[in-house]
Order: sequence, then C-alpha cells, then structure tokens
Amino acid sequence: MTASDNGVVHLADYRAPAWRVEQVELEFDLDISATRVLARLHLRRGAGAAQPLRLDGAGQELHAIRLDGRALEPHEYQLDAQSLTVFAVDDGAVLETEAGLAPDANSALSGLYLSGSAGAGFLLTQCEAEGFRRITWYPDRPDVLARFRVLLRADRQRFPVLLANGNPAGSGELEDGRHWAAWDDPHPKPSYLFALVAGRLEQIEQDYTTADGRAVKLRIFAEADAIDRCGYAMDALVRAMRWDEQRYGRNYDLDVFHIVATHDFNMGAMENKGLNIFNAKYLLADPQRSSDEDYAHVEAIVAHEYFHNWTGNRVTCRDWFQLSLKEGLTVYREQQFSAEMNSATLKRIEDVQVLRRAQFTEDAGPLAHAVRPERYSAIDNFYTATVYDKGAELVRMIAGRLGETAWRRGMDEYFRRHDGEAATVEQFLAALGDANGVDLSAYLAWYAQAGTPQLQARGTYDAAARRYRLDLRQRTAPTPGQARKQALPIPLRVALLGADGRALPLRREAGAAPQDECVVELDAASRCFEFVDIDAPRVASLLRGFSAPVQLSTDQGADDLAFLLRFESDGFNRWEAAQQLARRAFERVLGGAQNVPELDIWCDTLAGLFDDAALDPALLAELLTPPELNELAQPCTPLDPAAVFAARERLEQALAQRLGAALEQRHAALLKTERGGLDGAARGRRRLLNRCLRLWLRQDPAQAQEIAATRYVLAASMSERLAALAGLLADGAESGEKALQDFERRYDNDPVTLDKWFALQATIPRPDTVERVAGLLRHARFSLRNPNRVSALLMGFAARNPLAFHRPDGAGYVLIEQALAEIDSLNPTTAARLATALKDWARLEPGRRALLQAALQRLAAGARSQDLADILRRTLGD
Ligand code: 0A1
Ligand code: ZN
Repeated sequence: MTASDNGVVHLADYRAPAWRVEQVELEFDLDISATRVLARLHLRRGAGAAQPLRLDGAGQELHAIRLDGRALEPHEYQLDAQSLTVFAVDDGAVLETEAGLAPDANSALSGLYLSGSAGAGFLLTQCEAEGFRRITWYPDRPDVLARFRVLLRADRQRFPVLLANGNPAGSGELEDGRHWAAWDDPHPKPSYLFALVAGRLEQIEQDYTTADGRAVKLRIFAEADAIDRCGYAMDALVRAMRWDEQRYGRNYDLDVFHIVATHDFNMGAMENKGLNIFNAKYLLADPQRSSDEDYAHVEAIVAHEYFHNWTGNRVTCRDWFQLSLKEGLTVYREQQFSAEMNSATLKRIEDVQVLRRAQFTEDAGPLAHAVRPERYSAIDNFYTATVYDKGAELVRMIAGRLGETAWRRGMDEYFRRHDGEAATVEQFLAALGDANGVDLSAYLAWYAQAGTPQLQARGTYDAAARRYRLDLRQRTAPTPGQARKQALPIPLRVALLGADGRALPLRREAGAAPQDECVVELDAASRCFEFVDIDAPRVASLLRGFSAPVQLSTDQGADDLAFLLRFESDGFNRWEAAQQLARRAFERVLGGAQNVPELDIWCDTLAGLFDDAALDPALLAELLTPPELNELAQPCTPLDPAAVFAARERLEQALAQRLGAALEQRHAALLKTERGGLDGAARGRRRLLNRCLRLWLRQDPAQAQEIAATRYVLAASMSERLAALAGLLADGAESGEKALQDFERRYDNDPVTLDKWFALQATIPRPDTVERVAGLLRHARFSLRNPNRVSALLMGFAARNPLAFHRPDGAGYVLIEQALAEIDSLNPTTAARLATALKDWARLEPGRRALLQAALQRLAAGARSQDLADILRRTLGD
C-alpha cells in the first residue's frame, strides 16, 4: 500500500501488489556494528499493468545491486530514503541486493538491533509492522507471501546460537572462527513475520507430538541468568498447543518451535513464524520474583503468540487496516484459553476491566478510531486497545451469536478457505456466516464505527397481564472524523430474578419453552422486547457476562443493585452490580453530598457478604474493589483529578470503617493458610489477603503498618511483597522507604523485577511523587532507551498516577514533556505510546488544561518522528 496525501494511507486506496515474491534467499554476515545482508528475490508480476518494481527500504546502505546476475547501472534504478525502484524487470527475474546495517546504532528496536550491551548482548529482529524494510529492500506489505530461505554466518564464540524461521536446514564451520546455520521455512509468509536471533543464549527443550503425529522440538532461549525462569512458559506453551488442537482442530506445522526472551522490546511479544520473540517480562516467571499477575500474563501471552500461528500466520491480513482480523481474533482465543485454564468469571471481570480502563477511554477521547480504521499515517500507532480488546469483544459477540458448534464450524470454514492467504474482515464474516447459513454482514458496522454505544434500558412490569417489557435504546456519541453514527446489532443476555434471587422462567411468547436466560438483539436505534407469563419479577439482570461492549445505563435503584450483588448467579453481573453501586456512591460524593445512602448500601451489602464462606475469595476481593480512578474519572467534565482521587478515597475509607475489626480477623485467618502455592485457590486467597491488608491500612493505620512491614519481609510470594510495599508507600510510612531500599538491593541485577521497583514508586499516590520520579530518571539503572524502564517509570506515572501527574502546578506535565522529547529521537514507537497518556487534556479543568495543552503544543512543534507527530496531531485535534 502506498502512502498518498502527507503520508496518510487510505483503506479505499488498496491495490493488489504489482509484483510478488515467490521465494527469497537471505544471507546475513552478522556483526554488532556492521552486518551485511544479501537478498535474492525471485519476482513474479502481480496484478495490473506492467509497472516498475518498487521496493520499500529505510536506513540501510546499498552496496551492490544485480538483476539476473548482472550489476545494474545507476540509471537502471533509483534509490531514495524510503524505496528502491528498478525500472525494467521481467516476470521471473531475480534481483539481488547487498545491504549494510549497523544494529548497535538502531535504538528504535525495529529491524535488526542489539539487545543488551555490545560486549555481552545478542542480535535480533522485529519486523511487524514495517521493520523488514530496515533490513533489506522488499515489498514490505502483508499480502506478499514468499517462501524464505535464510543463511546466517557469524563468529562462533560471539554468536554460538543462530536462529531464523522455519526448520533447520544445516549448519557448519567456516574459516576464522566463524560458523553458519541455514533455515528453511516451507510456509509462504509476509515479511513482517521474518525473524532472526544470534548470540550467546541458553536453552531449555521439550518434545511434543501433535495430534496429527508430528514430532516437534520446543525450545526456549534466554540469557544465562534468566534461563531457569522459563519453565512456566514451556508449560503454558504445551497447554496452549493441546488446547488449540482440541478446541479448534489446529495442529502445529513445523519441526521446531522456538521462543526467545529479550529485555529490549517495544511490545509484549511477537509471533514470527516458528520463532516467537518475547519481552522478558512476559516470559520469565518464578515463585520468588513473579506476582500472580505475572504468571497470568505469561500464560496468556505465550498462548496468544502460539495461537497466531493459525490466526495471523497461516491466515494473515491483506493490509494493515485488517489488523484486528488477526489481533481481535487471537485475543479472543487467548481469553477463551485463559478462562478455561483458570476461573472463567474472574477472567471475564479482568477482561472487562482492561476494556473499560484502556479501550472505553480511548473510544471517548481524541484518539478514538474504528476497530478497522479507514486511514492511518503511522501504523505502529494502531496497536491499540481498540484493535486488540474491542476487536476481541466483536469476535466474542459473533461467536455468541452463532453458538459453540456453529462458531467452530465457521472457524473451520475460515481456515479452509483462507489458509495460505491474506484475508479481510469481510472474508472472515462471510466464512463464518456461509458455514452456518446466516448473514453476519450487519456486524461489519461494529468494525467500521468508532465510539462506545450508550445503551439505555428501562423495564416495566404489568402485573395484570403478567408481562415484562424491556425498552432498549442505543446512541453513540460522535468521534473525531465520524460525526454520524448508525445503530449497531447489540446482543443482550437477560435474566429476570424473582424475590428469592432465582431466575424466573422466560418466554418471549405464550407456550414457548421457558429459559432461565434469554438473548435479545437490539438491531435498531430503539426497540422493546416482551416476556410473557412472568410472575413477580424482583429485578432484571441485563448484559450478563458483558454480552456486548457497550455502556449500559438502567433505571434500577441502589436497592436493586444491592439485590443483584447478593443473589445474582452470573458471577460477572454480580461483580458489575458492586461496580455500579460504587459508581453511584462515588458520583454523589464527588457532587459534594455529605449523606450518601448509596455509600451505606454499598458498604452494608459488602459487609454482609464478607463472611460468606461459600464466596470465592478472589471474587470477594474484586467485589471489595471500587472501579479504579481512570474509570471513575471518565464521565467527569471538567475533570479535577484530585477531587476524583479524594472521592474514591472516601469510598475506600467508608468500606474499611464498615468492615472494621473483621478486616484484621480475615487477614489473620488468611495468613495461616498455605500461601506459597501457584494453584487458583492459593492465588485467590492471596488476592483477598492483599485486599484486606489495603483496607485494614485505612481502618487502623498504626497497627496495620506494623504488620505490613513484617509482611514485606516475610512474604511468601512476590504478590504479597508488592502489596505490602505498595500499601506502606501509599501511607507514606517510614518503613515503606526502608523496604524500598531492601527491594532495590535484592533485585538490583534483575531487570524484570527492578522494573517493579520503578513502577511502585511512580505510582505512589502523593503529590511529591513528581520529585521522586524526576530523581529516578537520573538513577544509574534508568535508561530512556529501554522501553520496559520507560513504561515502568514514566507510563506508570503518567497513566496510573493521576494525583501526581496532574499536580496543579503542571510539574508532572513538564517532566513527561522533557522525557518525551528525548525518547522521540531514540525510539518513536515508545514515544508515541507514552504520549497517549496525555490524550485527555481537553477534559481537564481550565488550570490544568491550559498547562497540559501548552506542553502538548511545544512537543508537537518539535516532534521529529512521524509516530509521535501523529499522536500529538490527533490529540490536539489538528
Ligand atoms: N503482533 C504482536 C504485537 C506486536 C506488534 C508490533 C510490534 O513491533 C512494533 C511488536 C509486536 C502481538 O500481537 O503479539
Ligand atoms: Zn497478537
């Protein structure tokens, strides 16, 4: 796809490639500062009239160019900063180029780069979305699928391990202490899935036999100090491979599957064919250093990357507008897997939390975009919560609409039709629909329309007619570039609960078979649905399981929500009732009310549940947690982050007081249980233990701080240690500072764990955290070149610490502004991501708003990278 006006690429301009590559042979002479790449492209004319061969390229030096073995004269080709054009090329021709690269100078971490230090680090690549063009000249677009053969040569001492995609195809010695390794990938793939890794790495290995009988060597590679933390990832990989066989009938398709861990990575991980590369923070896990959340991430992301082998690699995307075709679908598959491995209810709660915190806020702000956008100027900026998480919700809705058997049938058809191809969202919907004789095209509107639908529900009961009527109405507010919105198909899972809390039998018409739960689909701006033969409904439970990514408002009172919180059998909606109650209490408190009945109802209902032995401790911990600050702040305009913070504090304080001595008692009881285990029950108990401690710290600070300080030292797991430390720091306790020093000493040499130390400090909810973060920027272990460090310290501060970041004097803004200007010249992807934390400036109260706007304008004036410029331009609404 070529960029048209001002580097903006439009979906409507898509043209099939003029040239295809049948096969590509790559030869690398690897070196930290001077790598040579020979590329041999076997070319085929593609669609349309004969055109010159235009290849993407960026940053490398051209040392030689030959067509069918003949060196080209300068007038036969044209080279500029973004491309190489060869004028007269015949169908079937072979183009050879030789390029020179400097991996150690590549701070953008896209293309071929160095992880770690020049002396001890290793070389690796990141090609999605457009990194391959930084390695060699190529039609760097996902709809050009080629067979890759790769030959790697390097010094044996310095680079003992040489990996690329596909199956191993030989290795041997060369002169002068060098060696070689050849790799052959039999599956045609787009260039964004290319990868190589070279360096001194250790490995663990496991044999695996696929359901269709292929023997596969699974290997995980990491640097020596990390290899003993790869066992859990291997375990998760094996479980993910079996799961994909059983649930989707998908087998692995190479003789080896390799994963490599690096501390220098722009994202979470990457699904390169047969050679996944992982950000170490999502691969390494051990009981002493990893929290329960870390374990869950490793399991989910290992599965995610593995699942991409079919949803992304075997069937890839026609163009980058279709990104959610692979990402939304793979996130959904990953969510299904995690739900089946753990508690489905908790997983759903966590997924919805992520959606609300990251995606709903994105959808409501200046960076709102459709799951399938229609234009972009920097594709790296579209690896967003909308494309990933809302995309997964769309797949979930469609899967729910079809039902389990039909969903599987549809997916089988999708793979059957498009294996080995680059597909579109339309083709996905068509395959799913055709396999089941249904028309799913109405769901395409969900992919095209940005913004979160607001769904209003009103229930009325006619006792005489024994009818319950549900009125639904939807509306989506305008988003940038999309003033007018259409009605979307919204499936709503509904139950009616009777006075005893049990689901009443539901019938849409007289004589129909009754159901405990019904799905109604709102397919217009408004509609009403009736249920007949209904006796004495107490309350409606709507949008069970969060059946559509909408914002629901109902006419239910606080008593109705309390009833749901007590009796609802759908775990998700039970939690949701607690969230809604807390939200109502919050709004009243924020509005200045002294006497807030909703707050009492919330506290009393939770206190009633607190001793319920039948309640899953993990769910109880979530019930006891009000929505986080960013969620609560969402509807507030003008926004005063300090007032939001104070109001939420009052909620926490009220709950802590209401629970009183029970907190200490429950905490003590949980401390006596087995605390080190990794099973779901132990994790659940820890979650509640930690939540009790946080509330107890508010209820009885003096005593709880003492216990927290001990808990820090005697922690049976990292989750305990982190919770104790975070609690002490939030309280400003002296013992918190001591514990921080201890933490630094313990983990000084472990980057993944030291990031927790940076993040903990960045998120201390106190105004003077600004000065603390400024000091940490000068810490010997801090570097703006490392995305994980930037994310821990600066993203932690800007996105997860509204009280400090939005300090009224603007010091937080200046701090981020200065850091961003520097990161921009090092790593545009990281700069752009950090800048998204500034997106809500226009909603702030006038004082902060002016300060942040000025900082954004200064940044925009000086932005060097297209990535950062794009985010700032859209943020400022220019
Ligand atoms: N496809 C990967 C995410 C990813 C995207 C871009 C990257 O570099 C800019 C790296 C990874 C995934 O979904 O896991
Ligand atoms: Zn992905």
